[in-house]
Amino acid sequence: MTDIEIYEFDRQGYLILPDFLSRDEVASLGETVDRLEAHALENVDKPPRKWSAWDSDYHVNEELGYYVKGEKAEGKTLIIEDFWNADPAFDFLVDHERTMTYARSIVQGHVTINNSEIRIRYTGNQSGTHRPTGDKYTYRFNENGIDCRMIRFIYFVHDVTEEEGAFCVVPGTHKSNLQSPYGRDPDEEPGMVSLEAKAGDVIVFTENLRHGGVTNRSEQTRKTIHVGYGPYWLMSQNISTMDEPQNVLDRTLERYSAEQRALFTPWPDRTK
Ligand SMILES: O=C(O)CCC(=O)C(=O)O
Repeated sequence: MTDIEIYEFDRQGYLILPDFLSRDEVASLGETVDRLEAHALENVDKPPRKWSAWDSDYHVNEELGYYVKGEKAEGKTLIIEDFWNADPAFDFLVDHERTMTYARSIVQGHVTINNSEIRIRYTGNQSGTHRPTGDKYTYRFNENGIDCRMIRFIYFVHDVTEEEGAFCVVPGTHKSNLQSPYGRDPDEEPGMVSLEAKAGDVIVFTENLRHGGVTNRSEQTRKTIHVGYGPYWLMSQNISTMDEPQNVLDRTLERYSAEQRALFTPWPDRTK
């Protein structure tokens, strides 16, 4: 990371990284997300089911190894978790050099992946504003620099304008001492900024920043790929498997290099 990027991430709590993925990578991810959406919509209401610790009802897809909840309708969203298992087209995002440069610059110690979701947001849908607090999400700065707990990368497979339901943040709130007095509607919140992005761009942010997604007022469905990273002791931060071990199948791990597997391997002999 450059000095300017470090300064801006510390100041604002996020960075927009233009042209992070190549045109071919974007095309391949976009097609794969479309295929997976169609598969998930066919299966989302079927058994087997899993109730998550966060009170959400998921379909467990045994064929492709993902968890999914939601529906395709006005105002609704479909969330497909653990997409790694579903298609090798996602493999290059694991131990992706540029991603790891950023992740290792803002998370200290052994870094692992703790979250993987494809968010499909239909017309009228909004992601409620939130700012998780507590040990898993803190933002700190010490003698070694930025010291984030959970961070997230959003990979854009098509352009997303404000009108199309942009990801949004209240810059700097990762340093706020108070809980926000505002509700969960990102369209109404003072200080909320929509972060428009182009296909191939990436946004990285600390989960400790107040964030959400403004209402998708367009006819275009918004599709983005979200991947969480953090210190090795953080268990899954997917809603379906919150604080459980990651749902990464043996057949997925077998495809990976040792470096890729290490990103799903906590180091249990170390303490936080
Ligand atoms: O992109 C969005 O609509 C919201 C995403 C979000 O809340 C997250 O990735 O934590």
